[in-house]
Amino acid sequence: MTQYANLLFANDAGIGIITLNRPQALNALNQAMLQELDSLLDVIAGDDTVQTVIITGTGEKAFVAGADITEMLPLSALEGRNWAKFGQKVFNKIEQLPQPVIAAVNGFALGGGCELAMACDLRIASDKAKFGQPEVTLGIVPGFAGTQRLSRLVGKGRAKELIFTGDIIDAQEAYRIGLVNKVTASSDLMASARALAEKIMSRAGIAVRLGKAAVNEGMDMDLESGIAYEAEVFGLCFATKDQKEGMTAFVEKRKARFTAQ
Ligand code: CO8
Repeated sequence: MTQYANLLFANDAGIGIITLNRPQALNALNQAMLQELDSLLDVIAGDDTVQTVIITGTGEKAFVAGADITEMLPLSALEGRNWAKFGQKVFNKIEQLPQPVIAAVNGFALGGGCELAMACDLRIASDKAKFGQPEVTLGIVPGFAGTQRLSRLVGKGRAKELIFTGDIIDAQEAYRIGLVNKVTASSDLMASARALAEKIMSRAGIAVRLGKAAVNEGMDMDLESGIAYEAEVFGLCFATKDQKEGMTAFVEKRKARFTAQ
């Protein structure tokens, strides 16, 4: 496995654990880290031994404290646009990864860090995590799709409040508004993320991937097209061994033995 300067990666019994690792800058996303993440995601997408992915940050203080401000400071308008487009491309890759992706948010998830968490399928927050889009305090707007994903997750009104004020909210408030799926004690964060990953991995793997694709694709379609897409995906499930196994196990009153085929 390739060694990365700003990331750690381990395949732990089917759970791919990505740790964003720039603790000296609270894991702020610089270009090098984003490029490494981009390459690693390609490797993971093609590796069927990775069934789920957890993304977390190194240390106890930060998940990701945003895009690297020292790198952004001198950018021209064109460079800013290109930097945003690259980050958006990498975050789309997370969203479109075939495997389910869980963000284990261990601390500050600000700006690009909140945007990274939102590109994941599910978010578990430590009770010490803090979320926000503080870009307006720096003279910019969110640029890694925060204006789009935040409003889709928590609604327009709450998204605008966070984006206009730059306020930082705690994990409980993030849970209350639907930004995170669950809050756990900081000491339980990784165990909780792993337990969720393991539960997903115990289900029919192809069905889980198709479910992810159906929700993602449907979000960008009108209802009629979305449900038509769902019918296609539903039909595909009947071409899998797991569908026969899952339903046979139900009829035989035993636990299903899925093989992701
Ligand atoms: N970029 C670069 N360095 C950072 C960042 C960052 N985003 N955040 C923290 N650091 C560095 C600090 O400079 C400091 O370095 P040093 O020790 O060398 O002085 C070190 O990390 C520790 O940070 P602090 O001393 O500030 O720690 P505190 O506990 O006092 O404060 C905070 C923690 C509140 C998280 C504080 O560090 C902070 O406010 N950070 C910036 C948060 C922020 O504004 N993030 C949003 C950035 S903008 C963004 O993400 C836009 C995304 C889209 C980009 C589109 C491309 C154009």
